[in-house]
Amino acid sequence: MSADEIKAKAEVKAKKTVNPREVTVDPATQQMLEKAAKDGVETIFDRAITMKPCNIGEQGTCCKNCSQGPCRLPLPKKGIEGKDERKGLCGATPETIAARNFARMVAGGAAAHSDHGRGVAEVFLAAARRETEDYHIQDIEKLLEIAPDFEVATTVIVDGQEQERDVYEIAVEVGEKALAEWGKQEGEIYYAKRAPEARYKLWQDLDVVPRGIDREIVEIMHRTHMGVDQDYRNIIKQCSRAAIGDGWAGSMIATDLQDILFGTPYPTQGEINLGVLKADHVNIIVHGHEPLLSEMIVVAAQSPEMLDYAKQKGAKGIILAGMCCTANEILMRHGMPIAGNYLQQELAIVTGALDAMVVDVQCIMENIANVAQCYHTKVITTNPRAMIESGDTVHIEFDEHHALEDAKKIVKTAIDNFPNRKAEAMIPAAKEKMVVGFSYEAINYHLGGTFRGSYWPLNDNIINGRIRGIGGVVGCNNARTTHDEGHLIVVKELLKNDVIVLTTGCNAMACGKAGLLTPEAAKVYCGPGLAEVCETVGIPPVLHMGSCVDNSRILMAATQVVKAGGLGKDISDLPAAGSAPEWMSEKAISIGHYFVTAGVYTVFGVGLPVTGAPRFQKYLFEELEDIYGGMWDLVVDPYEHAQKMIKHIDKKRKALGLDKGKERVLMDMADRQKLDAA
Ligand code: MSK
Repeated sequence: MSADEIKAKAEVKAKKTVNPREVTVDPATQQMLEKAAKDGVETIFDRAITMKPCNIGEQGTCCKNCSQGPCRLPLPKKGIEGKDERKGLCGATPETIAARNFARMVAGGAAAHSDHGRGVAEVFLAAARRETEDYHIQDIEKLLEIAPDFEVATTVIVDGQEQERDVYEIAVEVGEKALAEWGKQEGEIYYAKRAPEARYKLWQDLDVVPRGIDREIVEIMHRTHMGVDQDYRNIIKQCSRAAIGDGWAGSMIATDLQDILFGTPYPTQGEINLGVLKADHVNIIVHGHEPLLSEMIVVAAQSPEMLDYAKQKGAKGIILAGMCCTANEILMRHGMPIAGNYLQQELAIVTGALDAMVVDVQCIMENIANVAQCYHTKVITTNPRAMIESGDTVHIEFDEHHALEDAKKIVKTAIDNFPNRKAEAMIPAAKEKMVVGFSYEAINYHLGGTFRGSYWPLNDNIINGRIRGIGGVVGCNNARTTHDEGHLIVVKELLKNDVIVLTTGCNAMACGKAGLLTPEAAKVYCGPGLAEVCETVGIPPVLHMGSCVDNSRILMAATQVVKAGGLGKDISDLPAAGSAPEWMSEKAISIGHYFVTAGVYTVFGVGLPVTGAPRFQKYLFEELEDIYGGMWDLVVDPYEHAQKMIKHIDKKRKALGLDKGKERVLMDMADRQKLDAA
């Protein structure tokens, strides 16, 4: 081999090595990537460099729905000249193929959220029937609030007198009706009527109100089978039913019943990043999505029995931290720390200080089992739906009927592993404080005060222009783009332009790590109007609303804004936009589509597998606006991404007549009633 060849090969190899500063903006992640390289441990960041995505799959035009393919229909290098002649073996156009693939992502995402919701509904019903001792009805106020939505009476007439019904009797009826939403075959899901009236009517006119949660997902799988639905517009109509079934049923029921079982979140303080782990403690991370498990592990890890046992093994205590959306759940309700977001899961193990990573469902990388073999960490799977074949994974199945017992077994396994630490632990110092837990009920309270909780002060500040609009920024990390960078640029651009941000999922964690979830952030990052409002009310400019299923809280917050008056009759009238700058999971596509069908302009970053089918892309990005008032968009550059959201917000402000500077007017009740009637 010549010297030049050797040099060229070395250059290629050098390029294939992860530069921590290029792949993440988070200092803890950078530090752990350096340690991983030193320890010879491969992570997703390495594989993202060595393995490139398939460019046909990226365009959405690879069909493998029958065995005559895969039929691959990439866009010609020169683009389409004249008629698009591309066809699969059966004649499927790029539009049909891309729409089918898109629909299957909606089905996958809606199924994941909804199956989570089904599990919660089952446990809720078991608690209501008192079949389990470990779960109870905690938030009675919320139970009574949602019961009418399921047409469940909260009072009963006895001897001509109206009396309150027994709470557990109400809960059983709510639980049964909620659980039946999955298998319902006809009619409408109950919560569709929670949407603003105009939106609900539009869905009825378009014939997209879901009949039942499971039915709409199954129908996507049928329609996208070989030789069934071959009109991309008709396929998207079915996506709308399934996605609405996710946002306004599967996810929304999950959120509501979790709140009733574990408490509705209200603002609380917490800490985030790998620096929350402690070298002299037993460190346990709960990773995944379902709070059914993590709630019990919180109880087990705080029990004197387990704390004593940890001390017997030489530890000073137990640190229980969360990762991904489980983290959001236990943080919001118990103030438990968050170790990190999706792309940090392998790196938590690389610290060498993690005694157990306990996982349930969704967003769990199979490679954690391989990384764990390089250290001493026990990976414990707990859900019969999600086992890991790789590595030395332990399975301790979690059953709601003896939940606390199972949780103690899991915590004990972690404690027993504490003396097995192999390498010197290295825990990054980086951690940040944050304020989290802004359920839509909490926002109501914070804005309006104890006696007159209301979204009106928010509307008032949008009308007077202090707040330009609302941005919902959510979603995952994606190893194809710099970790957390897109999230932070989009959010900071919005804040600078007086757009208040509602967040969930891994975006919420990126914001937390960067210090954006504190009231003090308002002064540093916001335009003058938004800063003034946040400082007056004492809230962070980015409101942490929870986990992925809690995007349903954003739907409810948007509905409350419409109902508070003065900003139009429907969600599509609001100066608001949605965003997922670093999305990666199918759930994000389902969420994106339920926001679009709710009337929200929704921008995704990284890429969307629709670009190989230009007519389908135009349908999603432009034509859906005429149908739903909301549409999809793809903007990879995060600055431009935020600017397009702001442009849309301004368009809506103009349509509402809010584009001219207004004098601040103090409104009395009569003025508000006039606005409500307008
Ligand atoms: S955890 S779905 S990576 S937000 Fe909900 Fe984060 Fe996305 Fe998983």
